Amino acid sequence: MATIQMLVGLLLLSDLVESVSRENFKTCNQSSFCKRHRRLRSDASPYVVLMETMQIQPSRIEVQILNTKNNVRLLMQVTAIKDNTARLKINELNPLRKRYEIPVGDVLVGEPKTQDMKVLVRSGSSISLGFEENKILITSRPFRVDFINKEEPVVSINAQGLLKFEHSRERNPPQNEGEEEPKEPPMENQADKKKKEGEKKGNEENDANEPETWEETFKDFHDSKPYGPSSVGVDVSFRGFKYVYGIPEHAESMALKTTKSGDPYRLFNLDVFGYELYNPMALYGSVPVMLAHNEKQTVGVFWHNAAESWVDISFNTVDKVADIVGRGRNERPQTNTHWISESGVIDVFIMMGPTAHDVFYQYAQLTGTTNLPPMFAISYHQCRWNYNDQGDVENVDANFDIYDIPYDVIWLDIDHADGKRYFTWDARKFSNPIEMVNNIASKGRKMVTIVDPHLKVDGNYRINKEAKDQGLYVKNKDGNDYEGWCWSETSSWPDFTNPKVRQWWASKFLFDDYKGSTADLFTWNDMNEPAVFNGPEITLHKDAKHMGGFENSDLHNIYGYYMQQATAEGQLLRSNNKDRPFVLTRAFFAGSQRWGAAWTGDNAAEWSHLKVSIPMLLSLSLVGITHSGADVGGFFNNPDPELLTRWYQAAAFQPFFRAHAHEFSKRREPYLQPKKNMQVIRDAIRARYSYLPLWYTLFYEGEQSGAPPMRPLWVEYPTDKRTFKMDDEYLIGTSLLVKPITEKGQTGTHVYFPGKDQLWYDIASYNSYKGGQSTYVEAPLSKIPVFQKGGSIIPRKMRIRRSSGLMKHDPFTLVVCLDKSGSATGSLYVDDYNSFNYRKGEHLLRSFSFQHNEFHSRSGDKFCSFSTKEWVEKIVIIGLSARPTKAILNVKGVESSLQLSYSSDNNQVIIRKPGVNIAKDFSIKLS
Ligand code: NBV
Repeated sequence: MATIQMLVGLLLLSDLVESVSRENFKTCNQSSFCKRHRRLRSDASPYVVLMETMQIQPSRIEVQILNTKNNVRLLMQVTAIKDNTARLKINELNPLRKRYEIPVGDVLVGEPKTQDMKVLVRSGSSISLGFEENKILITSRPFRVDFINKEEPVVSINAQGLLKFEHSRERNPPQNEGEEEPKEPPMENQADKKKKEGEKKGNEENDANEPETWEETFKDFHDSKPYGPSSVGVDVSFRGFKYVYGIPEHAESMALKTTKSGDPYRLFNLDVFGYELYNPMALYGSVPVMLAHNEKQTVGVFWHNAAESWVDISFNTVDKVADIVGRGRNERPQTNTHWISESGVIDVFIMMGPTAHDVFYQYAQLTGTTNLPPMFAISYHQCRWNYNDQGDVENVDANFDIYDIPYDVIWLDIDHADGKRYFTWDARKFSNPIEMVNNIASKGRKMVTIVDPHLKVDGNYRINKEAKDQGLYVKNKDGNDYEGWCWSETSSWPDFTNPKVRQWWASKFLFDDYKGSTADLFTWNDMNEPAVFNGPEITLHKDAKHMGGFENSDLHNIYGYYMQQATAEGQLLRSNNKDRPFVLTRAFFAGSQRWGAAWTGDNAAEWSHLKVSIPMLLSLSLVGITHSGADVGGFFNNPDPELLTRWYQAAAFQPFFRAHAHEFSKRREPYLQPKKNMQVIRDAIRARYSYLPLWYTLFYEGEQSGAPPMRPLWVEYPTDKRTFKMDDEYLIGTSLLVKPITEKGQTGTHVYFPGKDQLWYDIASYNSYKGGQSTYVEAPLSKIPVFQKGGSIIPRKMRIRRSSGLMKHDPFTLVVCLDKSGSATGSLYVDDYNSFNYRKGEHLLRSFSFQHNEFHSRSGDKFCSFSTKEWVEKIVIIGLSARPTKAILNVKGVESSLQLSYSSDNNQVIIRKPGVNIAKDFSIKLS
């Protein structure tokens, strides 16, 4: 038992984690399919569209594509999707074996809604189709598809000629398909020879005979590849765009970089120990979605494929794709990308924007949005590996109260379970888990336990026995249960790709099944890439088998998605769909937002890791994984008090806010810090609680629209070029600007205030700053540089208690920061903060405005109602030009006068105790 723990422990003990063992992970060159695609030449594409095979349906055209080198035919479908989106799908016309496609309803919430297209022009060599303000132009020879928005080509597919579709085939195919070079080439002149050599390095189709196509070895790991090569790839050019974003997860800047001189960005869910920063290596999750932005437009591309993928990026200052829409060569910048997947089909959604918010919405229509989390989930979480036993938990819980620091959730890591048998408790340490959870819950708090996917192969372990007996495990290539090593020693992995397995797993969360669990206990899914200590690249073998005979290589990146789904469904099941689930996952894929939150895995207690957490979270936010965070303080090693303090300050203004630490790191709960740091950390956490109404409102809006609460500046200031690469500051919604301090010893920072005519107010001092410029702002240790936009109204709760649950009925303070014209607007969303009743209309949406010295609170949604005790305690107005002396409250025509106070510092007006229930309409007139 001790073996693995000790082995890994020893490895870690040396205060260690210098850097990743790169040799454990493949480079593109060590991955045969990546290599094959990457060496393609753009002028040697063998594919042509067979125009005569075209079938035109109202919203879709279908046409065959011929590979002229081997005569294999593909079938392309181009479909117009509702809301300015197009879909391009290419599969084999006659595959020998069904290629893996993610079932509709899993990542895609349903069959995307289509819309009709018009045939605009059709000739023997091309066809152009129109829908909304878009045109799709399909050209036969060379094959390419251009997507044009309002006469501007924005995305082109195969304009670089890098399409490659490895068709299914029998081993040792007959050598007459034109795939082979003749053994003895005939005499030829030099020019011909050169051309041939070029072709050989280029897009020839002799892959089937390369040594690594029918089996492949990496280190000591063998991939049997029984089906041979099956990769797909094509280029996607973003026309007129210099900046592209997304395709997490990488420890990388928000604006993606050229991959010309290194590896492509890799998408392959992996447990990378001690990950390196600013490189394209794969990490725990994969979202194959890229956004491109310029001053005029934002567009996006979703590569709907769950196999290992690589994405190359290169930038051109001029549009190298000769423009075939009648404009000649274009002097516009262009970003060329090349998408390569090990298996599956080509299935690309082109989201035409034109704004970033449109792309968020378009993507949300396809894969869904982050479900509104329960309030505790967006509050502060206290975690470490490990809280050792019940006494430890009680002690931590009590200390938070003694030091007056709020927290909502305490987390238990792998050692709470009996020998890492998940769904059990180590009875020596946790003799009465129900009592423990209930004690926590009596303060409005919750608990989370970890549930990993590796199940200990142990005949006495009931969960393993059930899985084994019912045949629910992933199989190895020979059809037996796959076995590997993980925390629980020899383990097997449930095949979460199978709906039956997910159902079984979900039932394990029923209170009768998971003994010691209660409605206040939630779940953490770790190691679900999945991590296999003795597997290739520390994960499953590629030839491991899933439902339907598909190999892990067909769908690797979706395993973690399905596990989180099954877990969330378990929580739904146990509450009869009444309470909202909460599941944190390490591995994720496109659409994972529907099942809960994600975090950035095992970072380190270093300033550089604090800094990179911002672009990492922005990248996740841009592609839908909006409830995300990084381990506060850094997982590995020990942060000094300054780093820890600054980390708390940053994360208090990030979507998922959880402190976590490695088992060999020193205890670092906030109350253990030197007094000054403890106070500053407490203030940061309390600030989070005061802004919970804002976060909650943003998550509600995000559920409707797909918009992420944490946003890059360019999303709201799309024409401001200075913001396109900015990833050291960000917005929360539209109304808060955050510039965390991420360097040691720093006591001030240059903040860029966006918006030319905008004003920004420091949230602590209400000092104002002008937009459209960078200004140095003092930021001693106690200060978080956060600014409220002039023109916004932010709802807050200022009576901070031990947990958000205890603040449920507390009153609101509305902070009104005026713009230059003396106006402001804002909104607030309220419900029971926990159940799904809001979906039956039991919620409130309030809309606030201030104009001409009058404040109004109105219903923002007539179709909902909710009764709550919450009321308006205070309204703070910043930036009034003249001092008012009177405030008259009007509720349903009944007027009364309110107490006013004024501070000449920043013209701050405080209206005390309007006392109106938040559900009611009211106005206040100042004079
Ligand atoms: O379960 C132990 C840890 C966990 O604390 C961490 O957050 C995960 O990312 N887990 C990884 C496994 C061990 C990593 C060294």
